[in-house]
Amino acid sequence: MKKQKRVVAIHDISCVGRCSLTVALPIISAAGFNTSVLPTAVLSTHTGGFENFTYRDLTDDIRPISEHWQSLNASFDAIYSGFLGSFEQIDLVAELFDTFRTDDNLILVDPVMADNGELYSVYSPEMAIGMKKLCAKADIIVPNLTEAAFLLEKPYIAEGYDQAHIEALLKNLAELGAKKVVLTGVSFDKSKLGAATYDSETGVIHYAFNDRIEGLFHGTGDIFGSTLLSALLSDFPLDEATQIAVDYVHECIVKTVELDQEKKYGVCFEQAIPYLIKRLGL
Ligand code: PXL
Repeated sequence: MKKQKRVVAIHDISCVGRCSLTVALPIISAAGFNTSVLPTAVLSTHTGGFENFTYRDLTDDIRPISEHWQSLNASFDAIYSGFLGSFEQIDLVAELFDTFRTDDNLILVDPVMADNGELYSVYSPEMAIGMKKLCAKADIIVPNLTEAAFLLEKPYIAEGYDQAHIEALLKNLAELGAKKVVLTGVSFDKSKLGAATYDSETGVIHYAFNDRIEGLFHGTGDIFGSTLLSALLSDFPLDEATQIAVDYVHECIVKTVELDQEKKYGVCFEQAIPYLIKRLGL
């Protein structure tokens, strides 16, 4: 009998606003995996578009939680990190990767820190420099175009770029240390939006697109990362897993527009879960 795979998701809890753990936990669980969490911070809402949110930094809890798990001989088939609660957490999460790394588990780092050309309000540019260290320890990194620019210390180019530009970014990102790179928010034609993938061991580059729906929809990066991880753990190859993630995010946005939801509250991913389950062949 096949063993159920175990995942640990390391992100914040934004109580309201559907992102980070409130999307990672349901999506990875719906895909059939045993999902543990390590909350990096607790916020009343996420930081995009809300004011006066509360922010409880959980930096001091990370090492004791990890030590308790070690005492239980806990192990994970995948470790997935996203939004970190402080600069110091970069080293703590890197240490946790070293502790729980095995010969065959998967470490996926989403270097969550910026979007649309800007760092999130709670982060300073040193976060970007520190994030490089975490990316170096990953098997796969999943930056958006803005995060890629910060990681590479290059100007952010929002549009009008060509395939050669994207492919240079992919290769430079792989040089940070992860063997595979999935770059999100890629668009060569205004009507399409998607992601580019690069496997540095085979040199293969793929693109995955779907129709662009106008607007900035919050939390979609976390839905993308959670879906990509779920599809990879379901044994889809990188290109197909990326296409599933692109298509599921598109489906979630379609639902959100149909239901006329306010964008800062995140997308209606719950109503598209049956679509995801079908795509994963469950
Ligand atoms: O979705 C990324 C994210 C995660 N967590 C928090 C955020 C954001 C983006 O703004 O504010 C707290």
